[in-house]
Amino acid sequence: MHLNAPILLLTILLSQSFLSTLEMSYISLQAGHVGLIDTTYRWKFPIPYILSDSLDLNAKGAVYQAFEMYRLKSCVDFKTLGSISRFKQNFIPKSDQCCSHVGELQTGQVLYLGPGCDHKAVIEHELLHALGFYHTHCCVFFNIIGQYLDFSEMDIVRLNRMYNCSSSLTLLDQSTFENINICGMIQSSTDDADWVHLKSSPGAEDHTHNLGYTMHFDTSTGNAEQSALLESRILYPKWKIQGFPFPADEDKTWKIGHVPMQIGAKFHYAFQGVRGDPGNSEGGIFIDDIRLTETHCPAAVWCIQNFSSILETADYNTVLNSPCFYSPEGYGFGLYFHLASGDNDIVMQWPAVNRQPTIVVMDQDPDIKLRMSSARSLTTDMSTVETNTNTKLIWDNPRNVGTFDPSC
Ligand SMILES: [Ca+2]
Ligand SMILES: [Ca+2]
Ligand SMILES: [Zn+2]
Repeated sequence: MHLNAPILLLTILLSQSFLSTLEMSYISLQAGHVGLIDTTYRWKFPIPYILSDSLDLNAKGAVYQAFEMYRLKSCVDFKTLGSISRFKQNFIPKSDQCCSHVGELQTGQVLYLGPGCDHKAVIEHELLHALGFYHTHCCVFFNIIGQYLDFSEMDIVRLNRMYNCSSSLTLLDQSTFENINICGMIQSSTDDADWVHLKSSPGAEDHTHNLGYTMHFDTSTGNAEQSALLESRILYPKWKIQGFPFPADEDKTWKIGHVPMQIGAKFHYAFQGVRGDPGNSEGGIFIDDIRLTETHCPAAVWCIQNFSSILETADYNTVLNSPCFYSPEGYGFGLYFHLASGDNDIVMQWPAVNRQPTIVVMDQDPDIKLRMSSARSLTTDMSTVETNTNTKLIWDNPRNVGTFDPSC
């Protein structure tokens, strides 16, 4: 390859010869992630990269998810140089491995994503190597790969120290309401009431650490249609997309809410509580652990209450049925991922191919940078399933290929 500047090439390898030497050098690395000390092996940001055409859609989607995590948790950024067809793709050897050189080689380098490497956490892990990190011991490596977990807290600390990241690229604001300054949010003085910074008590725990603080708006007193506005400080977007997850207490259990936003100019956000009939209300509205990130918002959130105790008694055959959701486009679906018939079926395109659902078991650490969520993605395609009478496309209209489920 003739490359003018160092690039990172994310690819599936294409021929066998180079593999043995690569694996040797890869395995002989010291086995957590300890960083290279020599600063000449460090990248300048944004790191230019090319995605090989040999990566399938699912792998490409997972690469973008990994990039999103780097931008959320560090100042590491990536910039595409377009398609690989400009370069001699045949020079890149083939492998079924997930592996990377450690540090920047300054000549351009390949990050290998073989079959089975198309998971966000695996790609995050290989990128950590490319950024200059070794394993501290082998077990950390297998742990992360096996569980498909995000960065550990120590990974983030070391990464941000190595690259002098003082802030992340895409996290705009987060608040647990644990401090009296309520994260610089402002109570409007032109409305009827204020939100109250409330210490929680047993039986009415907050979302951060059970006996912390929430913001509360009492709806059982006052008069109907009275409102209270809680406004953020002014924020400046750096990217085009923003997502806004926050838990809100509805039926005395915390619910995770998300608001997708697209804002190009400076802005602030606000929570407005409005009283209904105080005579018919026994409580109020609680909010806690809000965070504003420039990442994709989940299309649907399924909160499973008492998940830990379900997990204790569950065996391999235990199945929980999710409610039915809609994708932003309009497709109905349920989890364990399958399509479900919905109100929009008549106008949707069928089969629904090249869509990438990602199922995330969300770590609810109040600090979003420390979350170790577990994610799996799949990409819908033209694959089929044989039935007694005919062959069906798996991702075709469920009204034609599905079975009736009265609970959905
Ligand atoms: Ca007020
Ligand atoms: Ca809190
Ligand atoms: Zn590794």
